[in-house]
Amino acid sequence: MEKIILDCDPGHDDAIAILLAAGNPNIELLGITTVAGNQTLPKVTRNALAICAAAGIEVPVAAGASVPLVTPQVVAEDIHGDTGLDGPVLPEPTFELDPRHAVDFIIETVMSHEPKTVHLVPVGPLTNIALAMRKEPAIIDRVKSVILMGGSYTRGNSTVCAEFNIYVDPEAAEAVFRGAWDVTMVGLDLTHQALATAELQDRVRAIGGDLAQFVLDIWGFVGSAYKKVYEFDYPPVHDAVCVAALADPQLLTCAKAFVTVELHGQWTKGMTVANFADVPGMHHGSSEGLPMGAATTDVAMKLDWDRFADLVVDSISALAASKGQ
Ligand code: PIR
Ligand code: CA
Repeated sequence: MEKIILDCDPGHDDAIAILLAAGNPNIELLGITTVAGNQTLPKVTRNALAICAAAGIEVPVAAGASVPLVTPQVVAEDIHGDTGLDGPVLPEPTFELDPRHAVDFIIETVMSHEPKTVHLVPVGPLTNIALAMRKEPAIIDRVKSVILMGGSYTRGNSTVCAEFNIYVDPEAAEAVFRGAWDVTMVGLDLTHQALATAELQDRVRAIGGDLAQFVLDIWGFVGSAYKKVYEFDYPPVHDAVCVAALADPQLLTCAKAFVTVELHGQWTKGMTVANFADVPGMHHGSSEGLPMGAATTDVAMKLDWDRFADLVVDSISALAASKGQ
């Protein structure tokens, strides 16, 4: 059983990450924390509660940072819509928010569990995680790992070079990459392999019931947005990959790199710069004046899509069954 805190900004793919975390038998979801990202903090927090209501999930949900550390706020309305989770009918929340700020929830949860037993799974901008590192540096040593959705080494989606979660709060992301903890970067190079194909959608349709329909409505909306904005045939299920990787250690193939965030480029702000240690053709010896650090970040390179699809389908089936659908 891997214990996790899911820090998210739901968000269509965040919703699937929540379902996977709650429905997979190898994951213990200790709580959900929210951060402004795909939409404003009130909207994404409301969506987190609505997803829990739709799926019959009851875990603490704590709201966090409403603005990035330094950069002005940006949201992703073109992909996620006005609510941040346009498409499905959003049920009314069935329980109250945790009264704590997400940063305090993260700190208290990590510090009250045994050392090296709790994973942080940030799948939105890294504001809450950076604030928690600064408020209680002892968490850095205590968490088991950080597996984040963000960045890339070949492309961007907010800009040509920058992925949204890093672009929105680059200073926070840099703090997380510099932390002395185990970080896995699941970037766009990886998550663009994690598509909700027709086959996956058919398998979810075959489950039947309200929750399966909720998921299909999610993919319906975000699928059209991805077609319009990026000319993709199917939408990527970015955030669910981080949870799936903890549920199944064989899901990803990773390579070690030194990863740093471009904070000031005119065209490259928010880009993750990755210097791979052992990937032929992707290693650059650090040059004088621009020293590179050690290759300590695990960068996800290749996804086993079949295993990923099974994990998504199985978690939705399990949640639907426990709701009696
Ligand atoms: C996805 C996201 C934001 C903008 C676009 N265009 C697409 C969100 C997803 O929730 C995911 O966490 C990450 N940010 C992918 O960039
Ligand atoms: Ca997200």
